This record gives sequence, structure tokens and C-alpha cells, in this order.
Amino acid sequence: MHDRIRRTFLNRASALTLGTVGATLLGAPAFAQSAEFTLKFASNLPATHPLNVRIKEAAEAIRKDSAGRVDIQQFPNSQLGSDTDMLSQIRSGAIDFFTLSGLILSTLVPVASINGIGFAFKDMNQVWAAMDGDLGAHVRGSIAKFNLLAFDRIWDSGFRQITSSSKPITSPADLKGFKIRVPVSPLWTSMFKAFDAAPASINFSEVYSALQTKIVEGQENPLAIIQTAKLYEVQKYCSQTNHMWDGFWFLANAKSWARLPKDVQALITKHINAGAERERDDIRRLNNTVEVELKAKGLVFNPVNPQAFRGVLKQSGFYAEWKKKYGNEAWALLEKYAGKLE
Ligand code: X2X
Repeated sequence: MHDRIRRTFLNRASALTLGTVGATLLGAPAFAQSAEFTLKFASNLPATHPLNVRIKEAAEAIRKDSAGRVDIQQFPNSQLGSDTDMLSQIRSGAIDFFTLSGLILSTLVPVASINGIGFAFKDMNQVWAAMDGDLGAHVRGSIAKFNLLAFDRIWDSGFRQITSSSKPITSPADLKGFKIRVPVSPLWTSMFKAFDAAPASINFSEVYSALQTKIVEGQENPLAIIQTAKLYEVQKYCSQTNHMWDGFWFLANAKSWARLPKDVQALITKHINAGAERERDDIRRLNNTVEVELKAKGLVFNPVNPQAFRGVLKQSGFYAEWKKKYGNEAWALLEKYAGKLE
């Protein structure tokens, strides 16, 4: 009994993030005073995903280069709530930094989903040219109107693939009536409706259990996420549709950002953008090995003919509809990099 209480107490004490109290209680020397700027970063991804690994590394570099003045606390794995919750928190300033898919951000900033238009980008060269070029600049400009700052470099999520527990998706016809989880975003729902699927909007924090309990048959995500979130444990098939490219904007609450001194802003910007470049490299390398690893875990892969899927979207009026929603200027920027879509 006594032991159990003590262990619980120790766990609690060591769980304190800003160690001063815990360290003193445990008899360790009370080290450095707490930081001058304590900032919260939140993400929906597991701690093992390259995005969180590189942000942890950047936070350490920032702590060191600022001689302990800046402490970025990291909350991966939807610890602070679902994407929908975290989006409200970054808007109110309850969290300072948040990595969010542009497609989900589009519930606030409509044009932010434009990079997710189905079968637009053919490869990563097109993606980086667009996102580091005029299309990305246009999206960041729109984000800035909502009291949010998007850092220059978008982080890679990857091309998305469809997984399923019931059957492989080999042609567009296999999507008819298919119960698929999609993130909370009108573009995702619209695209899977164009295939006559039955999309259900579910935040990422609920995806594993939704698949496990068979509330939905399938979901779609890049391989790096299928692996790090262990979705292969509750899915059998992986269809290599590459149906859209998705990335994470590193967002700051503009008001909390403006309160930071210029030198602190410069330090954070430098290390976070450098982290994004490294993470892009990690994902590129991971894409060469992850398929073999997932196959070894039992996932069954199949290729598809992307033209067949693209044809259905075109016929259904999907491209025309979204061109109208985004407007000619934004659409022209997408086509500048992806080529003519209609
Ligand atoms: O929710 C998802 O599927 C994820 C993790 O890919 C996004 O953040 C869009």
C-alpha cells in the first residue's frame, strides 16, 4: 500500500514537465530557473512520426541556442484533443504552435485545401515547386488573415493511399458504398462522394478505434502514418492510389508570436524551417523502405490505374466544382505546377 502510493507520487512528480517543483521534491538539485518563454506545440501525429522527431530536435536546439530562455513543450498524439479542438486552441492562444493539414485548416481558411485536389500533383518535384513557390505563398497569405502565422516550409505528410479491412480497392467501382473514414474537411467528403463511397468525417484521434470496431471499413493516409499509427494492425489491404498530396502547415498564434522578441522569433523560425527540410528528407527515405516493412506486418498491397480514378472525378464535375469554389486566381496557381486539370 505504502509502496503504491509512493510510486504514484513519483510518477506524478516526474510527469511534471517544467521540472523545478518535481526535481526539488525528489531531492535532485533545483536546476536552472524556468524558461522566460514557455510555448506549447501540439500535433495529432504519434511521437515516432518524423514530424514529431524533427520538432523535438528543433525544440532542443532552440533551448540550447537561447541558453534556456525558450522552452517549447511538445504534445504529440492528439494529447491536447482532436484536430478540431486544437484548431480552436491555437486560435484562442491556448496553444502557441500547431501542425495542421491544410485540408483540415480549410474549415477556417477555404483555399488551404487546394493542394489536396485529387490526382493533381504527379510527383514530389511538382509538390515542392508549388508549395515553396507561388501556390504556397498564396495559401500562407490567406492563413495570415485569420490571426494565424504559417511558417514558410510546409512539412511533408505524403501521397495518400487507401487501406481497407474488407477488400482491396482496385478500381473506382470498388469505392461504391465503401465505408471510409475521412478527416473533417469538405474536400475529402466531396471527393469520396464523387466516387459514390460512404465517407464518414472522423478526427484522427478516433481513427484506430473506428477501424478496430468496424464503424468504417477503411481509411486513407500516407504510408508513414499508416506505419507510425499502427493502422496496419486493424487493416488488411493497401491500395496505392496516391490520390492526393497532403502536408502540415506549422502554425503559430499570431498574437503570441508578436509578443516574442525578434531574436527569439528568428531562432525559432530558423530551427523549425530547418526541421521541415530534414523531415521531408526523412519521409523521402522512409518511402523507400516502409512498404517492405508493412508487407512483413501482413498488409497486402495492390497498384491501381490512377487515370481511371481521375476520369471519374472529371466526369462527375469534381474539378469544375472546386475551381469555382477556389476562384480562378488560386486555380491558375495550382495548374501552373500540376498542369491542366479539367
Ligand atoms: O487525420 C489524418 O488522417 C491525418 C493524420 O493524415 C491528417 O492530419 C490529415
